[in-house]
Amino acid sequence: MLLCVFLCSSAVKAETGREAWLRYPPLSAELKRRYTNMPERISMSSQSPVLEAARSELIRGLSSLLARKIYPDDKAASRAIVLGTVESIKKGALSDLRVPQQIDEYGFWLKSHRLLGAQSILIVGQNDLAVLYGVFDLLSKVSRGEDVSALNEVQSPSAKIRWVDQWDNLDGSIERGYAGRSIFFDVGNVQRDLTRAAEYARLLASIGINGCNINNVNANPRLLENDFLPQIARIADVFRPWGVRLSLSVDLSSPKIIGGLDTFDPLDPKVAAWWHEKADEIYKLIPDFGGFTVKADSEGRVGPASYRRTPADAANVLARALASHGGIVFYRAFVYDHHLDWRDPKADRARAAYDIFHPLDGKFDDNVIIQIKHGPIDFQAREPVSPLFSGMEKTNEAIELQVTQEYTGQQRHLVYLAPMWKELLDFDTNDAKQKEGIATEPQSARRNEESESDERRYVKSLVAGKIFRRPIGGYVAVVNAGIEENWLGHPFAMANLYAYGRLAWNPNLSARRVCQEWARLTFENDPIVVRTVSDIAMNSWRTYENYTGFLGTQTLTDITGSHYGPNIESSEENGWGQWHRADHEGIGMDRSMETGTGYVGQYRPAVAKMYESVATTPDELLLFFHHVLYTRVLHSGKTVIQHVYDSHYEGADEVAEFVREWRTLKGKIDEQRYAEVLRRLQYQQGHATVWRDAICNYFLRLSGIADAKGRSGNFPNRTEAESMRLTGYVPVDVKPWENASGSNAIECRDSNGCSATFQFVGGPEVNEAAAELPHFKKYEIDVEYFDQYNGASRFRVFVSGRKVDEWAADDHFPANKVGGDSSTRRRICGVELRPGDQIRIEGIPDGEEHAGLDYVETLPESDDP
Ligand code: GCV
Repeated sequence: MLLCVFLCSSAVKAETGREAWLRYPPLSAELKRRYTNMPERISMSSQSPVLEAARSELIRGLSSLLARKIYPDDKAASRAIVLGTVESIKKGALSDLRVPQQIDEYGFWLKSHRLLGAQSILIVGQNDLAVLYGVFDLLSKVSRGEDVSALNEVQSPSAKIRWVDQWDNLDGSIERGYAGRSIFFDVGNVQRDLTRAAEYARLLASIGINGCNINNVNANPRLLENDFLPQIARIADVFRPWGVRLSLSVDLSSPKIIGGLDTFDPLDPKVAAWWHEKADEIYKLIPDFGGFTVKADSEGRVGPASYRRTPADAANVLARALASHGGIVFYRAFVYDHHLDWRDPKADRARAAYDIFHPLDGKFDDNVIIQIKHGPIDFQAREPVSPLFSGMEKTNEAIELQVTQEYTGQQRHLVYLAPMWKELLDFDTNDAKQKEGIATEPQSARRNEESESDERRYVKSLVAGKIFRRPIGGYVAVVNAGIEENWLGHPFAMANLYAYGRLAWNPNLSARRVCQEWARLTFENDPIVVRTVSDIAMNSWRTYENYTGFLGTQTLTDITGSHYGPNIESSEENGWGQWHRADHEGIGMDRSMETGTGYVGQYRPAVAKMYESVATTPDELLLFFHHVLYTRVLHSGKTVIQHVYDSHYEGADEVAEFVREWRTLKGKIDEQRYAEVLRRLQYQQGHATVWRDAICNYFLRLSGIADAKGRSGNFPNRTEAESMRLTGYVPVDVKPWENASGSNAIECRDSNGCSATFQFVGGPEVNEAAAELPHFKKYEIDVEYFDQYNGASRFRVFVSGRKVDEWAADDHFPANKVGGDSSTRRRICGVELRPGDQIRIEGIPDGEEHAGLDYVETLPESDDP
């Protein structure tokens, strides 16, 4: 069944995903009819590289979508699409045009207009960049088959700052990047060919992104050296036509490291002069340079603390160097001590950002933005909103989100993050229990209104600077797009980038609506495709949370290593402060004011009151705020421990359901992306089971409380590898123990290969399950093996001497040993088995990978798709 998926061909053309949502495929004849009156001439009321890009894009998009010739004609006064700024458009035939008052800076107006008796479309912006955004919006509408015959729509971005960060290193690697190497750098230099960088800027512009910080916040000072800056300027050149401003992460010790000074004390005049000169030098080469991003006094980076100075001292010295050029400093609030004393019940990493930055409110210059991660820890699968958003009234803010899925499955798991972001952005920091009174569905015709009242301090209004009338603020997302054709690895990961841009533009859009747009643009307009894609996506975050981080324990991953597979104890008893303090009776961090670390007191009163009490803390964050017994009954009516078991089984089952749903799309989207998503979902299904078993087994052993449904610790159809008849294979301990079934795996140290054999007995559970499945015919054999990056072992499976499958363990999971990161499942479908059959697995090791095996499951197969 699995193989068939790869072999069957489809009528829909193969696609790599490189065009993302800018594919502009020819519309169906039916949809095309909606645009019979679409003007075919494009005129511009003024000239600039950005307007040129806008016009070329419109020609490229419309001519492909409508399969008609679309051409530039600046003289066209009617039956044209007219591009221009508010100022330039009112010429000639349009001199009497009444432009709506409410077009903000970077806002645009799309207007159907009868001109000289013929239909025209006006795309009017406050400036050239806004016109470009209007063009992309019109193209999106046509791509999705929307009616554009009576346009009269003003759109303005919610916030001025809508940036992305890349954590690219000069050597071409990307910290927490999961889609190949850098599109900017290679072996110490800027890439010679910047085609992908230019394409990236176009993609970003199409969703309203106006800035990109191109290098890792763990910054290499080399980028600022005068012989290197001209290389950076080449990247800025390819960004410019798309209105994407380039900025750089800087290391605060640069004046000392590359400047030859004996200090980097931000209050030393020599240091201030050095930064001034550096900024001047940069602006000579890059006149539209965006500014600097700073990570300091954090995770080993030096900072103002070295001189007992504050983040405000450090931020302002940079800000003053940039101010006259219009540059901005993004100073990250991700400042914390990673050598905390875990024995101290009052120690709490979550407190750090507020404790450090709240007292400095009002001390930052106007061109400084404090860039705040959405939660107080670090991009976990679930965290509360950072209290710092409501803790600064005289300081600019930006929310930092993570498109790159560092803690949410690293683009191997499908996790659509917009529902999480919506919860954060719609959070009322004044009173989270109040329901939002504004529409979350798209703005109908005019503009996106937002509540700006002081009573409703939504995170989205705070970061946009609307509550306290701040001059700038907004959104930053760490994206880490790479050189892989489809930018982010998993085709669905692009939904996160798309959603990020759309929500930064208009945070009142719903996550589902954004996903539906993305599905139409990325795959097909077919309603079945749109519904299936968005149903899977909309459930995926909750599903991931279900099997990786229950009730506010964040993500129970290996926090000192890969941040990928399960490793529950890695969070405990070390200085990193991601403790969940699990013991045999209970679990959770007490962060209350009364008995805990006092973190709760950082929220505004109504929110603090809610989190202070176990009774009023929502279930999904209970263990973030409180330490409770496993037997405590949740609002849901379940005990904590039963919730652990149930949510993990539900999570793994939900992924299996995703696989089934995705399969219904066969033939409805192109084969290449269909197969790619299926392959990844099938892997995710196996890995969700690894997570499920690790967490359930761990808490079963720790708590000693059985799963009321009898599932945890009980695997009736499973044969452990170490219990098979081994030839050459030897049992090995897996660490941590919960990351392998039965705590053991087997490895082969013989380069000629080893084998593990067992007899298929059927058994009551198998037979019972078979009886329940009406269309039962054959079995599926699931082989749980280990795929490391340091080798490509080969496996073969035989049933009573007949080979039924073979494969190579040649993927690149973040693991060089057997364990939860490398544990992988091979599903062999449609195998006829009879009790007494010998199942033999042969493994041939390669390099440092020893053809590791964990277990085999044999399950009756249904005829489900
Ligand atoms: C760039 C987490 C990540 C680091 C990252 C850091 C940050 O700790 O694991 O890779 O460093 O956040 O945001 O600065």
